[in-house]
Amino acid sequence: MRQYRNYVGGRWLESARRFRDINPVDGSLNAEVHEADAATVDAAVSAGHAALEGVWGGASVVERAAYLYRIADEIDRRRDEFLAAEMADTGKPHAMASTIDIPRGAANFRVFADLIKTAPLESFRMELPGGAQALNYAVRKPLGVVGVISPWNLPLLLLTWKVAPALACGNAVVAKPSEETPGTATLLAEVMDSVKLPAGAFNLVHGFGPRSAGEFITKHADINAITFTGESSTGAAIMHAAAEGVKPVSFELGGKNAAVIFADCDFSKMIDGMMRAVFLNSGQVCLCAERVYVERPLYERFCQAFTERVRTLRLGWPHDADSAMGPLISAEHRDKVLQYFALAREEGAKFLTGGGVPSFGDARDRGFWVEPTLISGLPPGARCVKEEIFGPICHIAPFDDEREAIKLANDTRYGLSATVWTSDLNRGHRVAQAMHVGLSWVNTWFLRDLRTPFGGAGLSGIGREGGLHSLNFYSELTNVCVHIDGYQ
Ligand code: NAD
Ligand code: 6OD
Repeated sequence: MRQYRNYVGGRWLESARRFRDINPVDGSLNAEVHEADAATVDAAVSAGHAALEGVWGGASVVERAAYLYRIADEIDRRRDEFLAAEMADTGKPHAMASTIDIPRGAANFRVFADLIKTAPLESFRMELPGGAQALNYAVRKPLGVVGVISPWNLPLLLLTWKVAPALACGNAVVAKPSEETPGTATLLAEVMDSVKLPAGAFNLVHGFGPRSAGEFITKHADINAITFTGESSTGAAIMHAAAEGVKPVSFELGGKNAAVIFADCDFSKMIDGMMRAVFLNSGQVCLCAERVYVERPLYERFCQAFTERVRTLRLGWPHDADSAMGPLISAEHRDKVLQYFALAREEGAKFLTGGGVPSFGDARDRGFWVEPTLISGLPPGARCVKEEIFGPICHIAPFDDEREAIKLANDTRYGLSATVWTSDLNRGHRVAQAMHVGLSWVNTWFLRDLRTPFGGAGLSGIGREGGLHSLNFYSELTNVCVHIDGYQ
């Protein structure tokens, strides 16, 4: 049986306590995972501080960037292993893992290696009375040991999205991947080992959240900052833990994202885009649209065409070339999504398609699948319109004018993303800017330039990562003010 161990201070550590890593496609066992106890997390934090005092702390920006390029190259070289591990842990189609998850894992290291070498720093010159001056300039320094806690939906992409800038800025990292998806994180630790990243700069601990590795990290007195992606309620718990030491936090949390579709949009491009926006990764992308608002003249046509397309979505084995959708991540998450299907019925929703569990007549019947589902007819206050479901489902509702669409889209405590579909450029800009979100797309969705700010408003997060925003979160800036005498 494959074993996923902890990687601490450049050594692989076993644990007597193990848990099972399950393949959600058919419920089979992928691996046994060694759960880090408090002592192992403590050792990881100490190893991080030792690295900062040692070789890693002395590495120049150019040397750090060189490590990041080597890590990216090594991920590319071992691409097939990463792909296999990601598909086994998540069941996502090869078409997705090979074009999004694994290439982004490598790209995250390259982009932050590029950026750290050229990142500008502020400098201000003051003129003082009598001809004297003061020159202010900022120096970028690491925060220390950063706790990185990541979710299961885009495991390598989201872990490296934080690990790469943290290392670029010279921090040491203690990373904990989701208990559901330990595979690619373990391969990443192997990569760190093979590129000879100085021991302790990157540490990997496996485990759960409460009373396990997650909580041991967030409550550890010597963790200097926490960066977290996951559910808003988990973010709240972590914020409590971080408050104790007044630690910087960066949170990328849940969403209940809206799509706003105007009658003048390019219909076929919009339908293609909306298939991705609702069903990519079985709806398990924080940016997925779960609320779809369609201008009334287009409403019936959209519902009919979208329903027809959804009925053609192929639920396949990850390696099937035509598989467009995989299972949900776990039995527990499948049950949560099914409870929302039941709630939608209780709340009076009309099911345009889906709403159940597919039957395959093969081993997939032991996996954690649900049907892609479209619902309509719910009032704006219904729980299924308000709460994040995180599955392959959306609610479709009509609107009559631009202002109403904006009001409906913004009627949420979340604020992660929105997508607007229109051929009117002025309206596209207007509506996109009016969305109370961190990310607003026009005639596209999940198109990413990694230099841009990424994050959410409201319950969707705190802070922004991406480009210089990441470098600023993972750095302590010291302003140096130098007095310069004038001519006497
Ligand atoms: P989760 O909050 O259950 O878990 C995320 C991570 O936190 C896991 O590693 C988990 O073990 C750990 N954790 C759980 N409780 C903890 C605690 N008390 N202390 C410390 N660590 C703890 O989230 P999930 O179910 O893995 O992921 C799905 C959620 O993540 C959805 O809400 C989704 O919207 C959100 N998400 C947001 C973004 C974003 O960029 N905004 C990206 C991906 C996922
Ligand atoms: O693209 C990214 O950088 C990013 N953080 C995506 C998050 C997706 C959420 O599931």
